[in-house]
Amino acid sequence: MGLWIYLDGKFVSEKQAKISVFDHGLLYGDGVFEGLRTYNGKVFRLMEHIKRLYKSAKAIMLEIPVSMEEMADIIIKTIRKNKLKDSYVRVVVTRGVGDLGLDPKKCPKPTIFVIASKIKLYPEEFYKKGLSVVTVATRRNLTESLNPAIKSLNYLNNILAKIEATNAGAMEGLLLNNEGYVAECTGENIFIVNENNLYTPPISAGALDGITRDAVIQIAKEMGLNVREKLLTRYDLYNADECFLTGTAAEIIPVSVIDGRTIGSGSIGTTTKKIRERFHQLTETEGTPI
Ligand code: PXG
Repeated sequence: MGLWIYLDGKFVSEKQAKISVFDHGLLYGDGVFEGLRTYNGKVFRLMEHIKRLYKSAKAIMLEIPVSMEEMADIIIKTIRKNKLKDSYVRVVVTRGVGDLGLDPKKCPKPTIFVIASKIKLYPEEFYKKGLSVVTVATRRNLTESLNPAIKSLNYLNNILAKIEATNAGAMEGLLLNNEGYVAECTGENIFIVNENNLYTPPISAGALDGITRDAVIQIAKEMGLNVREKLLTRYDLYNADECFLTGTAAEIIPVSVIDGRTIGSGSIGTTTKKIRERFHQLTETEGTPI
């Protein structure tokens, strides 16, 4: 049995879930998306994801034709329909069908679809031994050109970085911004730990305002760590006690090597481990029931 996909007001089978070749999401990457997760029958930070989706849409002047409450309902119903307790949910809103020109005014109706599927994670061993990361030559999109805070369907910047990382034999790619400061990885935010301090680049450095990032900041503050958003260089990363990445799919994953330099002990650090444990407590206890 395949999945049931929500597509423009209906549930259709995986086979029937088709989009027009004239959809500007496909023709131009003109649209926005979200990736959410459910844990044990509860959606983690549902409204935060929905708010970010609407902020992304506002930034590209895309009016989503359903309210935030209706969107929440659509997401929950899609998860229910697929009888999933632990899942990864992709929400996509495109500019819709138009002609071959760029002009979004020619697209009268945005396309909305929601896929609720199984979650694919990094293999378990990497949560202990950590990932190897390389800095890629591709720079993060200029904030003034395509703001990385917008979770748009145009992910080529990230994809090019991922290709470079893979070519270099690394698990993830680190993107710097145009000034050479650390921005984020291809699909995760980045943190370092130094003694009792936790540092992460500010959003203005070219990072997505990650929901997991936000949860980690909250957890770290509760743990009594000094949390600071600060411009970081590669030097800061190389000399950190610990380094980890955060994202909905990856959760909290340690980084053990950056550009050939071993970080801290070379495997998961004690603070990273504690933050990870607390994060799991959070995902187990909070969330919107399906
Ligand atoms: N930075 C970028 C560029 C992202 O796309 C994150 C950080 C982490 O944000 P959250 O809110 O998830 O903590 C993301 C989100 C994947 C995949 O398949 C991951 C994202 C987007 C698309 C695909 O791993 N991550």
